[in-house]
Order: sequence, then C-alpha cells, then structure tokens
Amino acid sequence: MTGIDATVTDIASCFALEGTLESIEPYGDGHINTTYLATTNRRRYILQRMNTEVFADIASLMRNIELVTDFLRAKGQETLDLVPTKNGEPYLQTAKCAWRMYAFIENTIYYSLVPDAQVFRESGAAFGAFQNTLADFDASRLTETIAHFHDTPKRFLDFRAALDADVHGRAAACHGQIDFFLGRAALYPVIMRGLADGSIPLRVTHNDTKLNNILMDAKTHKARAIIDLDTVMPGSMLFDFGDSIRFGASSALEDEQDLDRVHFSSELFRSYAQGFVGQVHASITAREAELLPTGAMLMTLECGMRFLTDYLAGDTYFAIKYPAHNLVRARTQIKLVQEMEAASSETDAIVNEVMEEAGGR
Ligand code: ADP
Ligand code: GN1
Ligand code: MG
Repeated sequence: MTGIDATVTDIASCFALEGTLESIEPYGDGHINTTYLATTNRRRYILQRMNTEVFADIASLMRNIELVTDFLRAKGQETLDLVPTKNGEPYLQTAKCAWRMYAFIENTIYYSLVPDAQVFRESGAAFGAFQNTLADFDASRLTETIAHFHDTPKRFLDFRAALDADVHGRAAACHGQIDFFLGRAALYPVIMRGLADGSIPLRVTHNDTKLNNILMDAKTHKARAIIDLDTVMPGSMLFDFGDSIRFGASSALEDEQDLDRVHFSSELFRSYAQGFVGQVHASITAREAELLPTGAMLMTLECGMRFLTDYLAGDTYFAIKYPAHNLVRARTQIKLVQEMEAASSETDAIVNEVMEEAGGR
C-alpha cells in the first residue's frame, strides 16, 4: 500500500470498495473539495473530502446529488455513480469531516485549457443538453446548497465588506483591481433583476460549468459526463453559458500570471455558443439570447470579484497554491472582462448569427 496519509486510507476502507486498496493520491484541479484517486487491484475510485465550510448542509447536498444522478441515469445519461459506505450510507461523516466516493469514470479526460474549438463546441453542446435534460426536473425537490450563489449584487456586497474589513492589510496593494470592480456595479443586477421580474426564466442549472467539470471520452473527445453536481440548483441559463465562456474562451489558464498571455477569444465564444444554442434553441427566449454576452461578462466579473474578496479576506474559500494566487486569478478575470467589453458588438453579432444558424427565435 502506497498511501499519502493513513487517515485517508482508513477513510477509503470505510467504503464498499471492490478489491484491495493499493494506492491513494491527490487528484484533479478543483478549488473546493479535496479530491483523491483511490486505486484497488480491481478498479479506481474518486474519494472526496467535501468542503463543509462551503457546504453547510452536507446531508441535503448529498440528497441533491442522489436525486440529480438518479434522474440523469434514468434518462440514459452517463453520470456520477456514488459508492456507498460499508454501512450502506451515501457518505461518511467523521467527527470533523464528510467524505464521499464515486466510481472513477474511466477512459475520459478533462481539460483546464481549451485544446481546440471543436472540444469547446462539444462542451457547449453537453451543457446545453444538460439544461434540456433537467428541464422537467422538479426544482422544488432540490435544496439550495449555497445561498445567493450567482447573486452578483450580493457578491458585490460581500466584496465591499471584505474591502472595508481588509483584515490582512492587502487592499493597499491592489487598488487598481478594487476600483475595477467598484466601477462596474451598475451591471451587477441585470440577471437577478430579470429573474425577479420574470423576464428571465428560472431553470434548473449546473452553475459551475468550467471545462474541467466535463469528462470527455479520451478517444473520441465526445462529452461523456458532466460532473461536480454540488451546485445544481434553480438559476439562469445565463449562469451556465457565462461561466463556461469565462473559463474556456480564454487563451490562458485561470491563474496565468503573465497577463500578456490572457486574451478573450470571440471565436471560442462562437464555438461554445454554436454548441450550446444548437441544443437549447427550442427553449431559449429572445431575452436570454440577447443577454448571452452580458451573462459571460457578468460571470467573469462575479468570479473575479469572488477571487479578490477571498484574497482580501485571507484566502478562506478557494484552495490556493501560493499567497497571491487569488489575486492572480482576479487579474485574469479583469483582463478577460476588458477584452469582452471591447468585443461586445462582435459577440452580439455572433449571437445573432448563431441563433439564426440554429433556427432559434
Ligand atoms: P471541486 O468541487 O473541488 O471542483 P470536483 O467534483 O469537480 O471537485 O472534482 C475535482 C476533479 O476530480 C474534477 O475536475 C475531475 O477531474 C475529477 N473527478 C471528479 N469526479 C470524477 C469521477 N467520477 N471520475 C473521474 N474523475 C473525476
Ligand atoms: C469553484 O469547484 P470548482 O473548482 O469546480 C467554484 C466556482 C468558481 C470556480 C472558479 C462551489 O469551482 O463557483 O467559478 O471555482 N465552486 C464553488 O474556478 O464555489
Ligand atoms: Mg470541479
């Protein structure tokens, strides 16, 4: 047994594994849960220590996962497959932590950077299809796992509070970034206002549509499974579209330090929109279509603001690898927003073209 930590090995042994545990190692690029790859002599598993700071009600979170994965499986979609504990529980609660295990979805790959336009188009189609599949899921059965998740005005208030508190005295060194977010407050309510007045429909959405939350077939590069279902909640289609663009329509990683390498790509925006709208053209409303570029900009602003908030608050939310990591992440988001702003007439035109191609409204 090669293990990094006897405790993690003991935890893994509490689940109904097939075979004998051979190794456990850290795995993946997620910022929220602590993920391990556990290997037995028979098969591989994903073991996760869930983030109980972020998810206050683990029992409800796991109930959501069971409901959503059962629903997707019944519709013939490949999805996450929970492995119960040896006591038949869906997850393991220890004195301090909560753990879950999934079957490893084999022969797949995930990307942190878009390798080519076709893969991004494919991911758009997969998230669009996910949206369609969940259209008749009864939202009232879902618990809101993180309140106000994409409530951008609320995120702005949190940012302002972290700025006022400035607990680590970090604000002085990032005035430019702070002013960037303070200066765009008028845009923040657009989606929440639309949801409130009914001009934007409330749907069941994934809410965390980064490219590395899709597993693609290693050979065909077709999307196999959408994962990280922790934030499946009622929301706007614009959240899912926007967050994918934020992460994927960039020439660089989310934490690229050299901003000269960070560019928003309208052509990648087009590819993703083709895939996404190609799937949702029967349900997307004219207002939603019109707001697709705004959704991308808002999700990028919101995420950048969240990174900067966490930097100011002392890095309590997102996993970091070095002290300025969250500031570096905030800077890439700002660069992307600047380029999205400059490209806004182009992205508006792309949406019109893509809607026409898809035969939408
Ligand atoms: P986080 O919330 O921290 O992002 P995720 O649930 O997204 O955690 O998992 C982190 C990473 O682990 C994913 O990006 C993916 O690479 C990998 N992963 C998670 N579940 C599976 C699975 N069932 N099979 C294969 N890889 C997985
Ligand atoms: C987190 O869990 P993960 O790493 O897929 C975060 C998203 C952010 C993203 C930024 C539950 O996603 O909201 O957009 O980091 N998830 C949660 O990379 O907060
Ligand atoms: Mg993830």
